[in-house]
Amino acid sequence: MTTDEPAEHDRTENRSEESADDDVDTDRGAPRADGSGEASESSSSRAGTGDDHDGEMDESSKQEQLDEVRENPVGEDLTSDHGVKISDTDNSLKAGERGPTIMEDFHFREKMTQFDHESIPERVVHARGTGAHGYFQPYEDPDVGDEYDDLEEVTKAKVLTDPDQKTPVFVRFSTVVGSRGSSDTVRDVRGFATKFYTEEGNWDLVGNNMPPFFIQDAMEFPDLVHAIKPEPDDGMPQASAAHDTFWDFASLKPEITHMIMWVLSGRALPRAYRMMQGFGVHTFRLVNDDGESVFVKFHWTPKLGTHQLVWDETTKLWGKDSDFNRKGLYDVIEEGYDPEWELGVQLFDEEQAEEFDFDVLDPTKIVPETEVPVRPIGKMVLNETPDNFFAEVEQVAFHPGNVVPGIDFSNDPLLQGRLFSYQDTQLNRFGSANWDEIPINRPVAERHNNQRAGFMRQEINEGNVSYKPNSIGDDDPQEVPEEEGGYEHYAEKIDGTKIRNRSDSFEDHFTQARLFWNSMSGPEKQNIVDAAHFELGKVERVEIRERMVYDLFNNVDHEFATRVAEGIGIEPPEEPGDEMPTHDREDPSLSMENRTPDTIETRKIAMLVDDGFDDEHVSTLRSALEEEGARVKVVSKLLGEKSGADGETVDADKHHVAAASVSFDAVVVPGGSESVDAMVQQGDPKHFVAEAFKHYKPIAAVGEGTKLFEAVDLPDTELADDGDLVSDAGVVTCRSDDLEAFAEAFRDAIAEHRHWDREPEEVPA
Ligand code: HDD
Repeated sequence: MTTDEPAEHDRTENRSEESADDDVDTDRGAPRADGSGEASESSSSRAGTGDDHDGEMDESSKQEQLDEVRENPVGEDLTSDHGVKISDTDNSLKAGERGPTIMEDFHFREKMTQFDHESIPERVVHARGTGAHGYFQPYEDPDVGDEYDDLEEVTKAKVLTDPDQKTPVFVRFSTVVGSRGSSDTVRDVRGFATKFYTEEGNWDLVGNNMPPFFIQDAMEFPDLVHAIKPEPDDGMPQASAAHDTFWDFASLKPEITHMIMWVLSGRALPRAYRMMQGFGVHTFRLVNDDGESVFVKFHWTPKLGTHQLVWDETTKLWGKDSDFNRKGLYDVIEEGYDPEWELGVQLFDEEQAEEFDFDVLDPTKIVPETEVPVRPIGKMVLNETPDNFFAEVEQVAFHPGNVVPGIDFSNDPLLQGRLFSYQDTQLNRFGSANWDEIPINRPVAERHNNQRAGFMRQEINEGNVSYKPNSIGDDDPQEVPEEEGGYEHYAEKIDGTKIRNRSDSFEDHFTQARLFWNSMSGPEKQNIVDAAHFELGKVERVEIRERMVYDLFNNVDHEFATRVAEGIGIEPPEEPGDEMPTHDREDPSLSMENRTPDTIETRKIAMLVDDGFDDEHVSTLRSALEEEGARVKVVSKLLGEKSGADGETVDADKHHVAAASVSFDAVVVPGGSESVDAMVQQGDPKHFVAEAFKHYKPIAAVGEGTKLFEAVDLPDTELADDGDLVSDAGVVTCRSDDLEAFAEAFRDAIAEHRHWDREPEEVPA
């Protein structure tokens, strides 16, 4: 588990009493706090397996099941895989002191074989990711609009409707294109896959952080992925769409246009996984007890708001903090903050669906919130990091086909294809149909069937019956009628002719792309244009750049296309034809600027100091920010203890050698002449401030600290020059001793996240 600080909150509250052993440092087989090295009894003393879990299901059910396979070597003897104690694991068995190794050395052979086979194929997409455990809990009586009395009227899925039920979940976040070892902060869609271990079986909601998708039919997926992955001849570039084959494909696939607008926007550069929306993307169905169905779109909304990084920052993070998003998730959970999302639904029936000017089965379309509001129905909390990355994050396997009664599929052709692909890909990754028996994938719900054998089978199925019907075993296991919880597919009436085509209703590729563009703020539009300049600027073939601008972007918005053309060396486009959309509709929910709640929780603040800092500034500011949930880190030239002017000391958490402004959300410089004078003489603190300014981050200085800002020369920025407090586009400065007002103004600037009303282009950072 990676963390800068020890866990502060009590994780035992999420576990059974059995695992909340006072002697145990964490609540499972971790070392004892007294250092005796004895592992807890949790793994051996717990009776039963998840498969015959007979107690009440609760949020800890999955953890209890996992406890059965957790292993901890603290205080134990080294053994072979087969339990034989090993006397020497450093020297192979040799014929004579300087002689060759002997074949009979079973320990050498076992150790080496295990090592040689310890990698499995990485996911063909979404290879790089991270994950966390938590729970989902429905709200009591959520408002689902006037059309329905309550949620039970539309779905029988208890996981969504029973407020007394906390369903354990495991969530994996990922980038799509890069391989397992690529950087976190690349421009890409992010995967947001949630496995709900419900009492009615596993439900996997395998979504993304953007609501539309690139293509309309699963048949096109291999082409899309081949085009965007490194080019097959030279294996370049890694984790990037910015190359000819991707934009060649895109420019010939107008259906991609809407998604491209999202991918060029800040949505593709999330500040943190905990600050990212999630979407089920497809239209799904909810089904009630009477077998009636409505359509649904699923939305995850993060409590901390939806925030982005800026491009220059992301490229620096590739080198300076390439695990930025992965580490961000681990760190906050370990430091005691449990990220939270609301699950919301957009509900609409077939008649409403027919009224829309798009087809709800077309995954390149969203249902605008201006048409159907998102109704929050429950919350998800992530509160536990994995113990073992491979066992949990790498081996977790999702499948959109995993649904529970009350949740069903639509005929979206992308979704239909996914229902095949995920099972198939797991066979490739695990080499066996028994991937569902791997601990992280096992349901907590009971399971009994006649599936048998195969590579790595874990279950020991008793008896001689593995078929149905049977009389020898009373025909067990029994089928379950729908009214008693058996899954029944929604009885949709289908009447069609076999045909390989694309429905006419999937034809409009630009109306929603334009809606997205219209809904962006000025700076968000500029970010999209800048991103297009980078991406298409990397495309060598002019005709591809031209097709993107003339055939796609120009049909979204002429001004947008013209601005893109300017930066990539092609002629500006002509006005688009009359048949192209000209509407000026907007959906405010699409702009991230409208998704900024007034909070600074979990924001990471760098406090720049050197010896001789103002003691009161440091302690008052730190507590004011930490009280609001921010995480303050002291950054100095070197690690070690720093002394204040009045004798207080602080330990530097980070030094300039290893820390950069890109890893922080905001910067504050306390006073103290000696400290500030020293920093004015150093390049790193000035660069730190300039770079944070360039990335539109809140920066603040108090007392003599303002001298550091003067030394940096921030363009067009007003700084306090007497006793006043000045807050100018997120630059907060104060020369007086009114620390409370200063901290408050800084806090407000942090809550805004980025200050786009700056002109940082001239800043050399
Ligand atoms: Fe997919 C993985 C999300 C379309 C085929 N997909 C994968 C993951 C996510 C998504 C989050 C990572 C799961 C994990 O963390 O293990 N995929 C989506 C979304 C899509 C989508 C939101 C469109 C709505 N995917 C899609 C299509 C196909 C696939 C159309 C193929 C027909 N996806 C796969 C896959 C992966 C996968 C090849 C790779 C690893 C895996 O499944 O488990 O089967």
